[in-house]
Amino acid sequence: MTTQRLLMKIITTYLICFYSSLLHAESGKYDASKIVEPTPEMLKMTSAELFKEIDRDGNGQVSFTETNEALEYSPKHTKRKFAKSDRDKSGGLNFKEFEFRLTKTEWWNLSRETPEAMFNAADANQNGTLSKKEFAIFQKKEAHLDVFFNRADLDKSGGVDLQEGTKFINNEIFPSRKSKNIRKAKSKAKDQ
Ligand SMILES: [Ca+2]
Ligand SMILES: [Ca+2]
Ligand SMILES: [Ca+2]
Repeated sequence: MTTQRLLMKIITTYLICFYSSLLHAESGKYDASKIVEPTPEMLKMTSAELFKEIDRDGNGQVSFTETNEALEYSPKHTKRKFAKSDRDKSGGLNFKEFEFRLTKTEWWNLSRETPEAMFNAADANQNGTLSKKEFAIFQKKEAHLDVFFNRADLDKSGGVDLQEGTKFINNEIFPSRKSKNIRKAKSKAKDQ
């Protein structure tokens, strides 16, 4: 492993620990500028286990803030996703509504199978590379396809191989691994 890669790994691990400690220490005082991402334990949970984890007071409902703090937060999208999931407009999500909300959560959708299994299922012509069309199946969405495809195709070969695909999936699951977010966190630390 090169020094640079080792350093990146240390920074990433540090960021994950940092953000998840903030997430758990300060629930209630939610800061929307923080990166919300799953813990390794959350990635392995079933929907029922995750619901139990998020519904701390056990009243069978999770709130907008609770889903933002635990699942994901995006100023653009989470409000709409929550409203769409709250079918009975009660202001909270019961387990059934929560399961629907999970299907709108990217890290959830991308962690049900290994990247390799998703890659093999998407590679329709089995040539070991994903075309743009195959890549849409792989990442389970069509929106902004050009942007995501180009981001994943690191060597600009016009196709996404398994290594590129795996890296892409891991970056999508853990936003703190995205270089733009690492840069943001660094400049924030400098300002303080
Ligand atoms: Ca509801
Ligand atoms: Ca292919
Ligand atoms: Ca490539």
